[in-house]
Order: sequence, then C-alpha cells, then structure tokens
Amino acid sequence: TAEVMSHVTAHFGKTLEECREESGLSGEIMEEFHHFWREDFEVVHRELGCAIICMSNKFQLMQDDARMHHENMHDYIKSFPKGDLLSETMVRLIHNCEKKYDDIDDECSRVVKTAACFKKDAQAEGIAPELTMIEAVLEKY
Ligand code: BOM
Repeated sequence: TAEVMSHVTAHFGKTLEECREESGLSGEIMEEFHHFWREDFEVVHRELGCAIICMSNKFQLMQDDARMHHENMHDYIKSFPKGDLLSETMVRLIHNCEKKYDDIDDECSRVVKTAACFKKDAQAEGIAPELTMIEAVLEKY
C-alpha cells in the first residue's frame, strides 16, 4: 500500500546524506530522497543508482552483484507497520524490473534503470506514496 511505502521511503531515505560523497549525487540532482516519488522528478541519473546501492548496503538489501537480496528486502519491508501487505508486491515489482535490465554491466546504470521501472510500476499499481504522506512520517525515523 502507498501508506506502507511512505514509511519505507522515509526510513530508507535517512541514509541519503551518508551516501552523497561516494555516489557523487549532488543536491542539484536530488535534494531529498523522497522527491524520488514526485511526478516531475525523473529517475535518470547514474549517480542516483550509485546512491541507491550505497543506501541499500546500509541494510544489506543487495547482494554482492548489486541485485536485490530477496529475503532481506522482504524482512525489511515487513518491519514497518502493516509491512506484510506490501512486501511480496514490492519484491515482485523490483525483481521484474531487475530482469529487464539484466544486460547492463555498469551497476549504477542498471540500478537507476531498475528504480525508474519500479517507480512507474508502483504508480500503476497505486502503491506510490504522496509526498505529504512521506512528510507526515519522516519525524518517526
Ligand atoms: O537491482 C537493483 C534492485 C534495487 C532497485 C531499487 C528500487 C527502489 C529504489 C528506489 C525507491 C525507494 C523507495 C523505497 C525504499 C526501497 C528499499
């Protein structure tokens, strides 16, 4: 659900600042992580892919090959209120997108493509959060 996704985004997004340097993601490209969900934010920069890898590694959500760690991602989403309602859908959507870009060798480029695909599919499934929903839960984390 979009409500659960707002919690996941707020929590995951807290690690962005720790990952700015190594990913090279400037504030010009992305000011705050939850802007990921803005309709007018384009998920296209390679640096964002590098940042998502760095952020995911804070919670062991990726394997060594920068592909999703299914079990850990499942458990991570389930750790949020009503997370069990979202975990299976989210793992399925991400994995489906991951497969589409399997031929891209550069990890940061592959992850940003996968993330853009995931954003689009999450919007289509009605589980993309509104910015106001995320802002309402930011203070919890
Ligand atoms: O193959 C790489 C798999 C990783 C793709 C990442 C998709 C999601 C990243 C952007 C969206 C974030 C929203 C909430 C937190 C997800 C953990």
